[in-house]
Amino acid sequence: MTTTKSEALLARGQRIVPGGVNSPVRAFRGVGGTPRFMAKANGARLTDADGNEYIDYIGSWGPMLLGHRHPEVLAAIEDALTIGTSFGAPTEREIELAEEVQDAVPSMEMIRLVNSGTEATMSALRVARGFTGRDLTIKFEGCYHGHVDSLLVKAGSGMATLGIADTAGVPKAFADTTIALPYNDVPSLEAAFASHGASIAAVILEPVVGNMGCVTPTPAFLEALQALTKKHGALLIFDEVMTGFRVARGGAQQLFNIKPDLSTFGKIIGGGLPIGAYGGRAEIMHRVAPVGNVYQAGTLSGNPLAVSAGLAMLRHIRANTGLYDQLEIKAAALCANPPKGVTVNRVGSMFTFFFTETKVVDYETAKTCDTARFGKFFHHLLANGVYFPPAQFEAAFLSTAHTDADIAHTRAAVHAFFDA
Ligand code: KE4
Repeated sequence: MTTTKSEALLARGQRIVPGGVNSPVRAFRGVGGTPRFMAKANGARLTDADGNEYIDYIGSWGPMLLGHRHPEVLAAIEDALTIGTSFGAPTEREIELAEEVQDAVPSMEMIRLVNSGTEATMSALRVARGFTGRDLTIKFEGCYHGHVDSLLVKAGSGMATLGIADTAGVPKAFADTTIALPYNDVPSLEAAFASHGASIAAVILEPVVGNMGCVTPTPAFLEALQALTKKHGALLIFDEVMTGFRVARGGAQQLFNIKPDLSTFGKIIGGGLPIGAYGGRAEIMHRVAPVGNVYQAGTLSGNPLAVSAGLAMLRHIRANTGLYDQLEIKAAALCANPPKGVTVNRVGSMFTFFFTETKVVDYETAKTCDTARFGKFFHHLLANGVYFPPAQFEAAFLSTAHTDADIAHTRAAVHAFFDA
């Protein structure tokens, strides 16, 4: 497997782009070696600049539920090109996308489209503060909600991978508005509300975590989140950017039968094009400009291109909800009987192989992983044509394009690492 072209592209890219990448996790800093510059993708396959082919378990970090270049998504994009890509004016299609999200996620009484998951969580927090008149936010260590200034506190994803506890550049005043607590820890949540309850605008969480690796909430934690936010008049925000239309058509809130006050979306709802959305209870969303006094805007928000791709994706999902059963069967087969020394957490088609014997239930237990050994595992898979997330603290994703042969090949490569 040669990586000559990727090495050359990295050297050239690093001269003009920090780390040669447009998002830190792509730089392989968590696993070492040369990041693969990709040339093309199709279905469950990625092909890099040197012509090496991989079975893809990243799926663009979540959007590619149906695999790369799904024909219905491509056709929708081609159709959009015949009418234009962005008008800066309202269109029918963006109403249709909002209605499609609401059909799957009834808690989304009103919705605003934006251009990334970060914009969605940033906006949801702002409207929560505007609605409650309060300043404080509770988040959970190891959760990542995009690079929102006040949420880059003990965050997961690339910050966990790079060991950046708290990023530079965020004024202390911003960081101080965020209370970071251990995930799944009810006593610390109770204590935070006992001390600050009247000042807490919102609690935001990944309802199934992907960004410390995959971690599921306990029923007691979910119960406490609902009871304490209700008791203290704080809003419950489910960040479903990753879990929305991933773990179920109605997201994690469908799995757990919970109605958050606000939810955020991204990734899958754009079909692979830039998009985000936030929304929830109408009385809260009526505070958003131009109706209310919480300002939020975006040049390309609701643009016909991204909306058309997303609409095709969500319409396909609505017409084929059996795909979740298929993904469950395939992902269960892939993750069955994990090798000794590995703990696998999985919800549907998102999963993580943790290199620890400890049960991973929060950031502390996630950090017991042997990240160096994970790096060797990652490169062993890569050399065998299997592309896992290049970081222990990330979730991997299966798509409907992955075949049983792909699963068998991947399992053989995984077990060969441990047999060796
Ligand atoms: P974006 O701004 O990257 O579209 O979304 C931010 C975001 C918000 N909320 C959750 C739960 C997320 O997982 C994300 C982004 N996920 C990461 C994957 N760990 C994106 C990959 C990257 O940063 O390159």
